[in-house]
Amino acid sequence: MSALIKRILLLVLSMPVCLSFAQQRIKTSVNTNWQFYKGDIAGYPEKAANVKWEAVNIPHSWNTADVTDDEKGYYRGTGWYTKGLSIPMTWQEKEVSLYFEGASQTAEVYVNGHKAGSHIGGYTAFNVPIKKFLKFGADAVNTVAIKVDNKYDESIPPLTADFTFFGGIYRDVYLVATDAVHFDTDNNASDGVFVSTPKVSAAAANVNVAGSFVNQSGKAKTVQLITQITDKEGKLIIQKQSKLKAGAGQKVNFQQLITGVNKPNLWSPESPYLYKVTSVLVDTDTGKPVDEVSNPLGFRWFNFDAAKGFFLNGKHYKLMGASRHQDYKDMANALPDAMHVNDVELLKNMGANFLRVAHYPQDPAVLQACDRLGILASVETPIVNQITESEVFAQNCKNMQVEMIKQSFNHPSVVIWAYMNEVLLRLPYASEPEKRKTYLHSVAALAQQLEDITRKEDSSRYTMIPNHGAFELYNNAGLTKIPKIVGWNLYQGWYGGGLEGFAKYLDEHHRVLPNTPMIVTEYGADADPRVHSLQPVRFDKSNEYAVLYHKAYIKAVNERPFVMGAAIWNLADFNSETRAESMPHINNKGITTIDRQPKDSYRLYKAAMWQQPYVAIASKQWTLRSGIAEADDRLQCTQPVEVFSNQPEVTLIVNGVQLSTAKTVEHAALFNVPFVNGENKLQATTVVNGKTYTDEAVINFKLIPHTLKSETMPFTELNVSLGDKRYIVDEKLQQIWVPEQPYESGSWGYIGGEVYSMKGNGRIPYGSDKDILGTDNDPVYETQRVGIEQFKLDVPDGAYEVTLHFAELVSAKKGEELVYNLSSGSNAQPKMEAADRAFDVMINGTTVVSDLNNKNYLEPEKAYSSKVVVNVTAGKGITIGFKPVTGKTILNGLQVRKVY
Ligand code: GCB
Ligand code: CA
Repeated sequence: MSALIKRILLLVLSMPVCLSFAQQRIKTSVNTNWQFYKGDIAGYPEKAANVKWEAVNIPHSWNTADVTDDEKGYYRGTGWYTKGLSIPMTWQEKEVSLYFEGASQTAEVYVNGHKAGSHIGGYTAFNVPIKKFLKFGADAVNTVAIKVDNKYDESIPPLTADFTFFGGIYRDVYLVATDAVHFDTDNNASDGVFVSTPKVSAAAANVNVAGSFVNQSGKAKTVQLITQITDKEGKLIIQKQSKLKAGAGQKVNFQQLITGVNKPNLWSPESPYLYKVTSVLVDTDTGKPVDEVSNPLGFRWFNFDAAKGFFLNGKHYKLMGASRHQDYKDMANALPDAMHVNDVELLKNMGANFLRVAHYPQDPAVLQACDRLGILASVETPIVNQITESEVFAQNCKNMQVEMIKQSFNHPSVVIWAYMNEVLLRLPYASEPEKRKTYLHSVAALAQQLEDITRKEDSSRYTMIPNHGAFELYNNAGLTKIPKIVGWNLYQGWYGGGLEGFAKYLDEHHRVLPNTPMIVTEYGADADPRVHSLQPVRFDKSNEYAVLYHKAYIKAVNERPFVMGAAIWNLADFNSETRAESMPHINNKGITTIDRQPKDSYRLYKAAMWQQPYVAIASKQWTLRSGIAEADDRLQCTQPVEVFSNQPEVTLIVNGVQLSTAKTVEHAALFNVPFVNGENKLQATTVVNGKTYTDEAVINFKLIPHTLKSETMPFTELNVSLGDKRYIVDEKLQQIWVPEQPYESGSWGYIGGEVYSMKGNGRIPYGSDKDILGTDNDPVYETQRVGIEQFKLDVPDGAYEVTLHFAELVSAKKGEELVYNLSSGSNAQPKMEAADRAFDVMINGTTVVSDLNNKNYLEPEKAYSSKVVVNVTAGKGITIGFKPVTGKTILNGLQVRKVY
């Protein structure tokens, strides 16, 4: 360092720390006390008084009630919001605007009856200047009204997708007042100042501050732009000043290169050190600061190497984490900031370092949390499944891309800008090859434009397109050659094929595109939190299958340095209105539930990634279990229990007695636990450097007697899901459904019949993927035994309640067009006729259900149950007989409870 520079630096650093600028910009939320009307108001503003308004607060979505109903579809239309604003007299000198973090998906803003602005797109912020329509002073009420619409519009992405396009003003709204001279508030709802770090090393860094300011004062102005960089403690590190002139009404661009930040504290997942950049405009006439904005600053450098992986600050990291949607149980997408932050913390506490913000930009709170917690992020615009070949559509996509980049530019956590998710999933023109060809060209042309815009707006980040697993299709369309990184959403072992297909796919990418970095942008398996299996298979929705699936994927990703990283689909279960399946309208691929309770797979990931010693009982949330006693004099049932850990071995203690010590394989140690009836206390321990780490679970086991007449263990109840190998927990009723079994003398079970998988939508699911109406217990109704002849239970004498559960799974109803279907099979619906069946049910010889068919109670895809009281005498037990009249008999579920 030259002596001169040293002297200047010393001078700068010894200057008084002048951070006490009066804040000239006022930004206050206006979230409370809105009035809302669901519907359109033709003839606004005159007709505004004619509608019935209801009081709401923002964040708000008009679809929250749609989420919990049993109906298909949700309101997609117009909603109006209105509110009175009082603007202080002193603001007459200021510029005033309304800042919306997001409204889905179009908005028109009216102030005192005048249209002040509008916005297209449900996932980016917008700023509307309103000064010229305002009345000032405490007595004046300004009526603000926002017309919001979430109806389908072929010019606005997303057109279709596997998530619900909730409508409303679902993010914060702010009132912003600035001095007449201020940083540009009219640049895609950015704050007008863009901070980047063109050069960073452990030794030194440069900071570039660029942007513009506006002079709306009506006369020429000279200002000082002062930029201060402060460290975590608020200590001034470096300052730069520039004198700038602006004529009346002029917008002036500026740029400051701040060199010589020595030995910066680097930003990383382990140590997300944040500096602050404060930008101040000082009016040189008065010497007073007129505007100030501040931004986070993280010093880091990174690169993606197609062979070696991702490097941050020169150190290799496998990017491991999840994708995230922005909704929550019963709240649609209208979440307060704290809940967005909780999600990023959930990810961090799992040991993850990566968040794919999918499939659209989210609340600013998300990236702020990533900055603070050290989570690297990818953000994308919502062009999902398909495009519209039109200029307006392309323009809307481009606008969103620019908005996304400008609004999130200053977050050090962001390393990737993406666009287009699985854009070739729903290809039109199946029978018109020429049109198909043109369409593919249009997609590639749009991709190229978005790529060019992104590189121009921000050359420091990488770009990415996440594709679905149709390698040739994307490669031939040119989409793998446009972005800097290719993302693959891969579901081998779920939608189709076996788990081994995943690794093969990764290797294929590496063989064909060895120079293109690749990220697994999605992978996952549905896990209905209620469903468990000791024989997990694809599509059974069991938590155990999801664990198997994730183990295989973690292994394949870790074994391949050329895979930059992977993002689980999804951090949490989320709303997708078009989905049927075991939990209708929900996508269950979350590693946490829709209210963020960790599932088994969450704990598996923590064991795979957490840096401190970790031990966790896998099926910890499966606290209600059941099984059959091994013998009348062995009142226990042995079932496997996994314990996840990052340590080489784990010991399990059951009810105070040490069971065994087992080695961990793929992050899990396996134990065979002899469960007794009632409470079982499990303690898993591992000792590291003399310190014991423990996890505990208390499991309520409902032991089913070996023979039902057992004296040592009297029979109380049995809930059986027919055609099923799974256990299904009903938390509310504290009941557990067990798998069916063939009848054996002295015990219970079915006689006759077989199990089909209903082939829906070109794939072979477990049971059926129908949304069964009239019940929440869909998993029980979705499997059945067809052609059943009898169900027998050799119970002792007494009074019993027998409940029979039926649902017709074969129906002529046309299924929904499934926008998420990723199977390689055809999208065509299989032709199905309503089953022509009718049958009687007898219990111990008495007909209790007669001629059950789809013209009376057995309506397709609807739950039907019937409860019968049965007196068992003379040691006869219970025999339920099924007699076909036409077609085949069915039974979906059976409950038997001893009353006395
Ligand atoms: C995908 C989509 C995502 C879906 C997911 C699924 O590939 O990108 O939006 O939710 O698959 O679960 O099918
Ligand atoms: Ca917010």
